[in-house]
Amino acid sequence: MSRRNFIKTSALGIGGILLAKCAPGNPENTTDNEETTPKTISKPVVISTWNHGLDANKAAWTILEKGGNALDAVEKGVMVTESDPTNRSVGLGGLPDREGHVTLDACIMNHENECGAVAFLQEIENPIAVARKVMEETPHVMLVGQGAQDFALAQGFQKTNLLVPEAEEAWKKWKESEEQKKPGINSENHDTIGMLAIDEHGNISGACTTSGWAYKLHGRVGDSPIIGAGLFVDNEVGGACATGLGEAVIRIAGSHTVVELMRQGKSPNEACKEAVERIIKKHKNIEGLQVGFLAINKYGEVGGHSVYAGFNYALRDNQTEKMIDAQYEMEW
Ligand code: SD4
Repeated sequence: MSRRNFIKTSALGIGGILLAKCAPGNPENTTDNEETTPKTISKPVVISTWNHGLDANKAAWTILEKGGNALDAVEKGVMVTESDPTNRSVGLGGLPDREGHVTLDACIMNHENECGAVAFLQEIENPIAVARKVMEETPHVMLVGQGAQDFALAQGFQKTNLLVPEAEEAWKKWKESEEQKKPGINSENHDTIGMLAIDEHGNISGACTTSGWAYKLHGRVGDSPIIGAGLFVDNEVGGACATGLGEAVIRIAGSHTVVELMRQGKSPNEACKEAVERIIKKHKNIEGLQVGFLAINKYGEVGGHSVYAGFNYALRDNQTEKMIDAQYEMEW
């Protein structure tokens, strides 16, 4: 689904603009009296980027509602999107690079600052599960390319052809088009799922997985598998993840920046907004450069913000299951 269709779907289909939840623990709203009262923690909560986040959240929720941990929830949640052959931006069915190869990036991080990542991984349907194995079974944080695939196969993952006929068709059309001669930021071809969850124990984990920028140069890796860029979690503070043009996110260590801003007392919405403002400030040409940040803090408050209109995210907690249109700086 294209970015514009996403905009339409979120505006028409899922109840219009809803404001992010403002729970009592928001440091902004704290009064002297409240300082002495323990803050209310809303949990469990799971949030994830874009409309495909609704189904991913459902899978995560089946784990969280039974008292399961956030790490299992985010892994199993984003695997739903990875395994969906109709999704053109994540896992199986993702659009390929300019040579026709589907190459995947993913990372995962838990409440103990343990993390794992894979990048430029081919022919493996669930890169997030491989990233978790890197975290749990190796002394490393990131494996890439052939080494990542060899590791996945040794761990029992199967090779799968990730290029579905519809994506191959789209790639062939692109090859014949004028667009290919002017490589640039194609804001229609970015999506990705980033998911953040806080479990019943108050522990936060996050996952981020993507097939990246459609028709990218062979070997290109975006922000999504880079801890601190596409995803960051610090259980003392909260977690954040990013979607959009990875190159821009990496330049400001985006997700880490959002978490550090929350550490300074910003709400998730405020922290995401400030990171977006920094992206805008640091780029001479911001035209068409979409980036969205999503964040959760240790109180279970959530927020999101994007450069351009159209970024939305899915929220599931004990009270609600809905899409939220993030606030933004510019209209397209
Ligand atoms: C990337 N950030 O590879 C990913 C793509 C994405 O929304 O998130 N698109 O740059």
